[in-house]
Amino acid sequence: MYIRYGLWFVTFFVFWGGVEAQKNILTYGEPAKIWTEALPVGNGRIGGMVFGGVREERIALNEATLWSGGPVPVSINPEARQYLPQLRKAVMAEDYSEAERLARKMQGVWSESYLPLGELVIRQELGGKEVSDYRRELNLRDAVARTLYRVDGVQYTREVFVSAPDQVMVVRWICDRMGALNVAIGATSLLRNEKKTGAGYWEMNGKTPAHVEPSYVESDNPVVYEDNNPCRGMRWAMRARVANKGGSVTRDTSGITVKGASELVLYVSMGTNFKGALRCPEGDPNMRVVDKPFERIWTDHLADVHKYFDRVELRLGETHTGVSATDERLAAYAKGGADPGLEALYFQYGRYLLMSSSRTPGVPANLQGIWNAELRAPWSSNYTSNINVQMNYWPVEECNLSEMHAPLFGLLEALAVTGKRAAQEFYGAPGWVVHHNTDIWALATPVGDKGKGEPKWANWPMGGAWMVRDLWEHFLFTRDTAFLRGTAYPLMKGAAEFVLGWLVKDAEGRLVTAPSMSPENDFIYADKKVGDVSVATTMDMGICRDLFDALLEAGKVLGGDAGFQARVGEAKKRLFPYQVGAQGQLQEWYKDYPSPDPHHRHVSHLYSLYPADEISVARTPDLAKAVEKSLELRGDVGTGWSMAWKVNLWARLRDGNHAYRLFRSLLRLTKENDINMHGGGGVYPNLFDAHPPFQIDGNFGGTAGIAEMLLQSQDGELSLLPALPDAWEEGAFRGLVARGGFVVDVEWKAGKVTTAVIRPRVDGVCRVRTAGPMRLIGVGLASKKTADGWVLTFNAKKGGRYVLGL
Ligand code: FUC
Repeated sequence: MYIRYGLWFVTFFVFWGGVEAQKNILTYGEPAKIWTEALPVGNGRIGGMVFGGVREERIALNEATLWSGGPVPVSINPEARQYLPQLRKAVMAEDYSEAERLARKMQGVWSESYLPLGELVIRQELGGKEVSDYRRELNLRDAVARTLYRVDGVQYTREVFVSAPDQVMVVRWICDRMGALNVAIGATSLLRNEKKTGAGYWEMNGKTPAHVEPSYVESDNPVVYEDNNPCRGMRWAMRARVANKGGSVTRDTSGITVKGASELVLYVSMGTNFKGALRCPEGDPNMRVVDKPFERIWTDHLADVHKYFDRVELRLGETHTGVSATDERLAAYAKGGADPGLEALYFQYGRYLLMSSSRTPGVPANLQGIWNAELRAPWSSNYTSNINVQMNYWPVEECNLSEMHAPLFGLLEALAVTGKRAAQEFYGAPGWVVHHNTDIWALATPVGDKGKGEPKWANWPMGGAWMVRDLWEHFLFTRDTAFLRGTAYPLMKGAAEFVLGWLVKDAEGRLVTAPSMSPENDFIYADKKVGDVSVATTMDMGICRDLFDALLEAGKVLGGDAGFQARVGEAKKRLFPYQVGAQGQLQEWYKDYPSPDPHHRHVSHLYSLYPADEISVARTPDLAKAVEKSLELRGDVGTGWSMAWKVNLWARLRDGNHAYRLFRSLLRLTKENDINMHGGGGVYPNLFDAHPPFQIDGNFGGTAGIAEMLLQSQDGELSLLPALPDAWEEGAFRGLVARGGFVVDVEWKAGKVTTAVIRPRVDGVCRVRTAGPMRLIGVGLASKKTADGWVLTFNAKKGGRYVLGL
């Protein structure tokens, strides 16, 4: 028997032997013409989009803390709260047009904008000579973009990476003929700037605008500079330094010129004087000076990125397309071809993007991660907290990148401060609140410029209560009790204090939210009228229930806090329940109102199936059926993140084939002009998620969706291959993480698990759901057949390794 299990072991490891690592590369046969063809690099703070040009290389530059504005003003709309009683009366009386009017009086200011730093432009002098053997690639594992080409018999190779250990962007350029490098390095910026030279370097710097209006607001003066206001706008700088082998280097204000070099390394530092959400920017831009040799920067970079990237491997089957360029693979895939390698590449790309955009304390990945080229980016490239910023963090724990959660928790700490002020100022309520938008300054009030926002998004006050679920998830995956006690519980409690103060009784004494919106959908009432503000939307009630559940569970782990725990327990019992509507769907609003847009991209009311878990196929089958009906009625079409959400929802419904169908749409090659707000999401040639024009949430949601099809753990048990589509008949993953702190490897054939290895990070009871009976070697095992499979239970010890086999 032991020999048999031993053999599994051997095959399992041979299976991964080396080849997979080669596959985590995006390749292209031509330079990028537009930004959505360029390749992203980043260390969580400094970001670049590499075009891979020959005569002119462009690298769009970003720095995660480079925003307009300054700390949130202390008083924004002191009149707001006086309208709350009237507004509550209006929604209770179903006078929804009056409610809409009043809600507009309770709005604040627009969020600030995430800004592009500039663009590095590098011109190579090649005369009229022809370029051949061109290739560019992004190696995800090594986190490096490479451009290779030949001119006049000379092989040129350029590498761009951003080191986290050394906080610098590095462009290394080599050629195989002495002295063949002749280049001029300069930069441009859409921001006001100055350029200067200093001892050994060339610099571009400036101060960001005091305010930038969102792109959807018409304005004669959308970009406002206040150069003498130290508290609005921040100072920033980019500094470039060249180390060369051979040739000469000269500098003037326009940039750096290198002549006749055989090799050059360009070090680009970037920084701002951002000092945290709650403080005015101060002092000089924060830039690290690197004084290490290139080789050490490179090896330290590799050690750093491999540490995270290598934790997970995924193989979904063999690719037989015979095409290797990523854009060509995408084109073949869009025609219906099979390419499991491309699907796995997309998964790893999501992990790569998270590692590259979420490592700056207090500054999570925004709507575009850290990559934005526009001064007035779509939706200000801010944090949208009615789905988008949350979706960014869906893959983080399960895909074994738990550390990348920290920036979000840092922002939550700041939001607890600004959100407390907002709760008091706008509602006279306790605790802290966040609405649907926030920014680097932790804006917590409604947006809308006092009446110009639509209440269905601007006034929705449940963003904070939703965001704190990430703290709870982090605990569930790590079982880090110190984190739960010191960080998570206090923040969750503050968010719940607002909710407890916000809930009111309806006519039947049930606790409801009022006003309440189902982001960002409208409903039809009184025959033809369209409303958006009402009472107790299903999402609101789901968020309340989920938060209360988490707090009660946390209370059991931590003990104490009896008075508050009792309040939460009492309130939970009285919450307005879920309703099933006339079509058998999970009702979206308090009443069974239809929507004027039945295929609306948001599926807010399905929150309790995913990302939350109160609704489940196993535990609440009737409600799960209702969710399924809602999903059918909503249809599959949507913008990028909308489809990604639905992939996760179908995975939770254990319908792998439907999830996969949506996933294929998410991975459909899209051109910039083909998409609009009603659908047509997909990916660009660089695999960025298409949402007019780009939003990173769809990438992260899609990555989470793949993981969700392969492993689930929300029902108190690990479910192996819970929603495996027929298309992934054979495959394997290594290193996905389940709640309870279990690291899981699975290999499957003909759609059935053949081997699973479970490595606990903490001690605990492990329950595993499988489709059929499996054996476990080395430890005692209780196995039990259930209606839909088998559940194996065993005591797992930290540091142990448990192998399940057929
Ligand atoms: C919400 C969504 C939009 C977009 C924006 C950033 O308003 O409805 O689709 O994702 O956030």
